[in-house]
Amino acid sequence: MTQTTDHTPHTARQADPFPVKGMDAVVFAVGNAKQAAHYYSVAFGMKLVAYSGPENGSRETASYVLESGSARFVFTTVIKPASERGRFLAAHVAEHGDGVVDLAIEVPDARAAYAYAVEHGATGLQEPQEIKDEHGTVVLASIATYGKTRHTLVERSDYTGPYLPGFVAAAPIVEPGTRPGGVGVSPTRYFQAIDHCVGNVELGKMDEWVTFYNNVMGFTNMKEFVGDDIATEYSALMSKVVADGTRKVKFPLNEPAIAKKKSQIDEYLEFYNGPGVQHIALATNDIVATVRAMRAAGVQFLDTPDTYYDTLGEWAGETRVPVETLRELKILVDRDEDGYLLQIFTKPVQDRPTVFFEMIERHGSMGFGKGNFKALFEAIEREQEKRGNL
Ligand code: TYF
Ligand code: FE
Repeated sequence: MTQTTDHTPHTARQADPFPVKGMDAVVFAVGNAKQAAHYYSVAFGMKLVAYSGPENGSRETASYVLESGSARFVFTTVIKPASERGRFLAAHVAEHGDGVVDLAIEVPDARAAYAYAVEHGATGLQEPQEIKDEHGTVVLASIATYGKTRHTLVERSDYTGPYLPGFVAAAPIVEPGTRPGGVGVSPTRYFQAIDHCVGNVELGKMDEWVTFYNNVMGFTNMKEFVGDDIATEYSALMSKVVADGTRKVKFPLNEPAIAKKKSQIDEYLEFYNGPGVQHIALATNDIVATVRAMRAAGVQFLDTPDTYYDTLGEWAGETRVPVETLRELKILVDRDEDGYLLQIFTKPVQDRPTVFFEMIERHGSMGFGKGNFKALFEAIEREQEKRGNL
């Protein structure tokens, strides 16, 4: 099994072996989906669009579907376990805390995608299944990935409902521009798309998972990676990025590295009880308004020392945001040959030091903020130290 690094989109070369339309949804299993829906509405500016629960015939679980632009999050909780799926979700929350159970990918043909994946080594979790209601038909199939995470392959081109059969449309919990602090970024909301979804895997397993995505989904490696050199110097992790041919679905994969400090990836693996989704990066076209609004609503971001901004102009050059605003909001900058990006990371969004979010505004750069790794990992280590986990 070999890894393939190729920066040419498939479309410019040959037929894509595993065509994808983009991320369909990030599905979280949580202890209290009603409160999660409220948090992501108020603090992340998302819009509740669909619901499934006892009121519409789902007695086992309650699920809330929230959107922001093309990004879709689903929060599911167990009310009363009655089936294998209910018991799985209840056990998932008990073992891992709130976390991601499914990185669902929208595909043009779920049967073909599932067949290709299984033929190339994926473990099938659910055979392609057609589900219908008055809004049309969807085809769903699922394969396993790292830890207990799965990829559901979603074909929804013949479906017009608010999410999937079994869900009813729901009214937003709050409208844009009416949030605490009064700082609305209406009408675009705080982010428009999912940029990338990162997985943490065990020591020595990163390359196996990279190869898995190369084989099973025909994903190729992007050029950004964190190797031995950076790992031992300060990051305590190794990282590679795989993506589909059109670069709409991007999955960085991290593994811990033995370095001077206890790896943040080890901290995650310990508290999550195994591999899983580490962070979801959300693309915004106005990171300043986004961060102001999220801070006003109480979202906590990693701190960046003032010294970062004292030397920023020397290497980052001009960006659309003045350095003083970046310093005020603790937004990071990275630049490469293709352009620049602005990014910031939240602290973990639950009590376990596990899942967090990144807000990212790209201007040409296709990278992941390599120039910020030192400042970022030092900020994460300051948090690890506060938790007594360094
Ligand atoms: O997705 C990425 O690769 C960047 C960098 O714990 C990163 O966001 C990598 C590991 C990590 C935090 C950020
Ligand atoms: Fe990231």
